[in-house]
This record gives sequence, C-alpha cells and structure tokens, in this order.
Amino acid sequence: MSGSPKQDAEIARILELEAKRQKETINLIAAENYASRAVLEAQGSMLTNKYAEGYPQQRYYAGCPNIDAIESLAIERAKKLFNAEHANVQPHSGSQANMAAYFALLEPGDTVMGMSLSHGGHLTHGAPANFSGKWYKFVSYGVDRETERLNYDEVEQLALKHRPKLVIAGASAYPRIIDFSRFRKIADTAGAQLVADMAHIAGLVATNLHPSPVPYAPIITSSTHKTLRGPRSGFILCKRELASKIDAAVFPMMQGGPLVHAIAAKAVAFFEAMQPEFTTYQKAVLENAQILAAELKQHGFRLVSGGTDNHLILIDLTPTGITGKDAQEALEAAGILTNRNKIPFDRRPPQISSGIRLGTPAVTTRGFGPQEMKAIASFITRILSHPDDKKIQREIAEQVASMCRRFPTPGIDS
Ligand code: DSN
Repeated sequence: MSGSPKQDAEIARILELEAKRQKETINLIAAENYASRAVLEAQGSMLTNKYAEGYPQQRYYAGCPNIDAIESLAIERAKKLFNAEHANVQPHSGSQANMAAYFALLEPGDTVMGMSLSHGGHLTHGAPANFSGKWYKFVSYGVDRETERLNYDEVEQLALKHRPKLVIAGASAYPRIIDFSRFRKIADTAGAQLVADMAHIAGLVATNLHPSPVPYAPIITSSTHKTLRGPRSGFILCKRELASKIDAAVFPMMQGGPLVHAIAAKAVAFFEAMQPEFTTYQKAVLENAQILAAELKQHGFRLVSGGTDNHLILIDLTPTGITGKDAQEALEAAGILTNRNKIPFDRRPPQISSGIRLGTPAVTTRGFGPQEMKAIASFITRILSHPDDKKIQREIAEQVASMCRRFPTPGIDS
C-alpha cells in the first residue's frame, strides 16, 4: 500500500499500519472481505474527480462520455450477473439502496414489515434509531423461539394483521437460507410490495449457491463488499416497470453526484463475480463455514439455530457467562476479529450483546481452508475459556500471526 508520504506523512503512516493490521489478523467479520487489486485501483482512481449527476446519456455535466461507458458497463454486468431486468448502480451503500427502495414505493408514515435488528435484521429494516424506524411505521418480525429460524406462518399472520404496504426480506445476522418465494406469497396474500435485501448473500446468489430473490422480489437491494467482494458500495435491481421510479428515487431524490470511481470498482467486481473462480471461491466460503460451525459445536459452543447454511455463524455465549463485548475484545487481543451481536431474545443491549457473529468470506479469500478452520475453532475455544488470560492471548496472537504470514492478502500483497 503506498499512501503519499511526501504530501501527507500522517495518513501515509496510518495506511501502512492498517495494511499491516489487515495482513496480520484473522478477519472473521461476516460483512467484510478483501477486494482485489483491480477493484482497489478503480476505487482509488482519478474518476473521483468527475461529477456526473444524472444517468448515462442524460447528464447534468459536460465531459461524461467515459463515465457513461463505465456506468453502462456496470449496469449491464449487474443485470447479467443476477439475471435482472434493470439495475441502478449509483447507491453509495446498501443502506442507501434500501432508502431509495422505500422512497420509490412508500410515503412517510406507511406501514412496513422488516426483520427485527435483534433477530438478525438490518438497521434500515425499521430499527427505531434509524431513518426507517423514524419515518415509517415498522412492524418487526423475528425468528421462532425454539428453532431460531424464520417462522413464515407467523410472518404471514403478522402481515395479515397489519396489512403493510411493503415487506422487506433479508438479514444481516441470519445463518439460514431465506425463502424468498415464501416471502412473495406472504406479500401477495397481504396485498404488500416485496423488497429483498440480499446484501450479505449477494456473492452466494450470484453463483447460485443461495436461491435468488430475483424471480420473486420486484426490487432487490444490496451492498457490494460482503460476499460479493467488491468495493464498499451498493446497488439496486428491479423489474423494468419500476426502473424509472427507482432511478428517480436514487437521483435526484436521495443522492446528487454518483461516486463514479465506486461505480467503476463495482463494474470490476461484477466482472470478477462472473468468472468460474468466483464460484469455486463461494463454495469454499460455504465449506469453511460448515467446518468452523461443526468444530465450534464440538468444542461445546451453542450456535444460534444449531448451525449455518450460509457464510455466517452466530454463537450464543450465554452458557459461557461471557458477554459478546468481552468475547470480541478478548479475541481481538489475539488478532482474531469478530463482532459482538445480539442473539434472538437477547436481554443485553446491543453495545454489550450475548453473541458474536463469525463469517468466512474474508479468510476464504486469503485461501484459508479446513485445517485453518479447525485451528481457528481451537483458538477461539482457548481464548474464550480464559477470557482474562493475557498470556494465552499473547500465545495465540503469535500463532495467528504465523498463520497469516502463510496466506497473502489479495489487494495488499498482490
Ligand atoms: N453493518 C453490516 C453488517 O455488519 O452486517 C450490514 O450493513
């Protein structure tokens, strides 16, 4: 990583430190990944200099022919990758993609149904502190207390009771397959619109390893940097008949100038996701998640819903007596990055939480496989069995550093 020591020594120094941190830690944060060098180069390019309000061939600025070519490529690639009728590649993030979807379909005060944040939903699915919870009347659905999986019958009953204008299906911390076809039936029965938020699973959807929401949801929102392994950004797919509503909701309603450098990086990521190696990668993400989950269970951990079907695992730490916050900090001291997360029916506040969420997308990008998953499960067990033992944390930190040295970090080392 270069930086520019002559111009800004302070930032250059911190960039070096961050590159070192990314290389020397085991990243199990389920929402993160390592973008390729090609993605980083597009995102860091001189395209950041250009204003391009509007859409291809309809700009409010001069000098946009190359920008039109880039955005058109990104749109066409997104459509092809997900088999969608229309794509808007301008949202700056998954949250903004959700905001635009709501703007396209709702008026302030409308009733909406989304998955509760504490059961695995996202902030923008109606959390009270978020714009979604403030501007719309959200009714939350969650998981079944016994199975800790979505109970579609209950979702349907809630929808019939509250008659929302919109149901949003999707999650940030749900380790199981989401049945978008069932959500479609529920929305139809209740006379609601359906939006699918596939941010976490977009890479799995792109490679047919998770059922696609595209046949069922007329609008699909996503971020681009999780399993999809692109730049930090967002996009929306929709049916042709909703294209002008979605485009108007993104610009000029929600955003001004698009981040053209991010759009170029998204185009690169969509291209990469169409290559056969990307399917091999996503299969390895799933395989690693299965092995990590099985090993953790063998070491005595309780996993929410008993396991995983996707790239993430939610550990319920309640039986261990450790909070999510303490677990996250003890693991970080040994170079293992996770994030504390509420578990369904958690009594602790989100800042503390009773769970940690683990994901395999980033470590799989580095080439970690079954052996490393087994070792990581042992590291986690040893640390969380003695969460205050600094000596154990130091010992494991050395093993973590040695493991990381064996696996180059794409985008940084190559
Ligand atoms: N905050 C992201 C996550 O960690 O899942 C979702 O946007």
